[in-house]
Amino acid sequence: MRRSLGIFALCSLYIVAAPAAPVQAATLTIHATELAFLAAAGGPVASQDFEGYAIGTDLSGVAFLTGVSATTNMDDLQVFGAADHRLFGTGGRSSGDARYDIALSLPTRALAFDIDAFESVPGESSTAASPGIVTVWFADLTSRSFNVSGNLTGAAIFIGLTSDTDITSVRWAEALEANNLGNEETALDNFRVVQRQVPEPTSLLLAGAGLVGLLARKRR
Ligand SMILES: [Ca+2]
Ligand SMILES: [Ca+2]
Ligand SMILES: [Ca+2]
Repeated sequence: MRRSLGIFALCSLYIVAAPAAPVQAATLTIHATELAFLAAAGGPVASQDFEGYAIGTDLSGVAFLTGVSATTNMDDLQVFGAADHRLFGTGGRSSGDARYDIALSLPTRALAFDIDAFESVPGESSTAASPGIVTVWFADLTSRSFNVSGNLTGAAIFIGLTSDTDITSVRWAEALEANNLGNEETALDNFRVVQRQVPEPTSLLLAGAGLVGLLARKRR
């Protein structure tokens, strides 16, 4: 009797913790300043500025924050820079399809980063002739894209994202250069992330399996 009660309690726990079916598409809020992002994101915020990595470190697919990693379709993804270390794809832009893909493996509703060195200067053909595109994918399998334009100096462009639905990945597709020879080179830096502190249904099930085992052993 005690055993079946225990199993019943665990099953109820699982049902409560199972993710609910989405009732509407994700709502994304784009913040232009870190202040606005932090106010909406809550906490705790984990951040990565890459200053602790040596120049040239290969970070393709490597978690640089817990549950946060990046890949690219460019030649490589490494720590690059001098005074300021950043994430950078060092080659492979001639196709005009260069992009960075940020993967989030933990429940995340707030992510921010800087797009650096995104120059768009009238009359300079080695700078951007068009905007780049940020695309955000959500756990309900919907996505949303928006344009980001460069500036005269390559000054950091803050991208702050908060959502009512978990964000699973974010793509930064670089802009095309005016000379049509490929993409305008940009780097990423200063990632900030806020993860939801919830137990995964799978770990609840694992914990449940352990408890069932304990109850069974107690009965023997
Ligand atoms: Ca940095
Ligand atoms: Ca350029
Ligand atoms: Ca550039």
